[in-house]
Amino acid sequence: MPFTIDSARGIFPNTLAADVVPATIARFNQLSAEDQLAWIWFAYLEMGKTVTVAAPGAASMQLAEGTLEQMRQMSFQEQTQVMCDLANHADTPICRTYASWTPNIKLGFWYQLGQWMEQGIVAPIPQGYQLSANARAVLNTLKELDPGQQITVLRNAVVNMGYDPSKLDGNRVSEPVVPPKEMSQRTQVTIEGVTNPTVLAYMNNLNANDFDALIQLFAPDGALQPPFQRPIVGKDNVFRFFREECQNLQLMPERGVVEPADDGYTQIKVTGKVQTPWFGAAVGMNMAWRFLLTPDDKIFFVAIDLLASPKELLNLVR
Ligand code: ECH
Ligand code: GLY
Ligand code: GLY
Ligand code: GLY
Repeated sequence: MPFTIDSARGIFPNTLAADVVPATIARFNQLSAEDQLAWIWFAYLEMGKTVTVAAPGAASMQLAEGTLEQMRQMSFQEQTQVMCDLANHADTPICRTYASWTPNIKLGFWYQLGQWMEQGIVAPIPQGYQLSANARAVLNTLKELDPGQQITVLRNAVVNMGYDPSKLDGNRVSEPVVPPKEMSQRTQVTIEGVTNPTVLAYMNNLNANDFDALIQLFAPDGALQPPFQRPIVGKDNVFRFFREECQNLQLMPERGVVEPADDGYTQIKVTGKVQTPWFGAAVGMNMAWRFLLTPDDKIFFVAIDLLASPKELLNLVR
């Protein structure tokens, strides 16, 4: 086999990803639990001035309902303890439950807590809370990022909370899979410089939530690398990821390049925008897709990168 997943990760090495996102998360992780919660609160307020978060779908809320109800019954002190436990990755029943949820359920849970904090049902961040100097510095960094990078930092902060999932076995809780869009409702992307049918079908099937058709495009040992993550390897794992974490995304690829690679493989880089259902058209994330296709046009590898700047949308050099 000419390519390994590891060597495939290096295609189009000139692609400049927004490394400021993991760097900011690493600095955030150094803060105390109290500081982390207050930091997210201030960050969320700051962002709310320009973009609005969509209310979570009913399904994700239902799955968190038991835990939310439990928290609603608690005293302010107990609620604060649970929130700190989540930030501290403590080994508690709620932190274990939280870790079993998919990202959307975690986000929906905090969305509800945020509303309850505003309404006085859940313990607020203490009035006049003073962020530490480090926390203020990380907040200033966040303010400099573009909106797509800001929401990625927030999402990652929320997703990482809870009891370390690597210490958990199985028991994943995810939303029901939405049915694929009706054929008449589907849109077809066009990509300047790319007519490869596999790449076009990838975009169109993901936009239609047609995960059955989407997974057919992958080689059996194929892999997908989400932004700032290790590759997810093998058709079964990629399929599960699509069903659990990729519903209702909107991919808006703009342009790309197609180049032959070793042993009959083809490498294709595409750039464009992506919208998440949480923010819709209010936030267009600047993204790249780096595909490596087998000689029979199956996806051996695709990396999805959040780009460092809008300028990168035009960077199609190798
Ligand atoms: C409050 C204070 C106390 C602590 C906390 C609070 C609540 C915080 C809340 C935060 C909500 C944040 C949200 C963030 C959502 C971000 C979503 C993003 C989505 C990116 C998706 C991408 C998809 C890319 C992909 C493509 C593919 O081709 C393949 C699949 C995939 C304030 C109470 C915590 C409520 C809602 C960034 C980029 C294109 C890889 C998925
Ligand atoms: N509104 C975001 C979601 O539930 O997917
Ligand atoms: N996804 C590329 C990086 O790790 O920055
Ligand atoms: N969790 C993926 C999304 O925000 O749509």
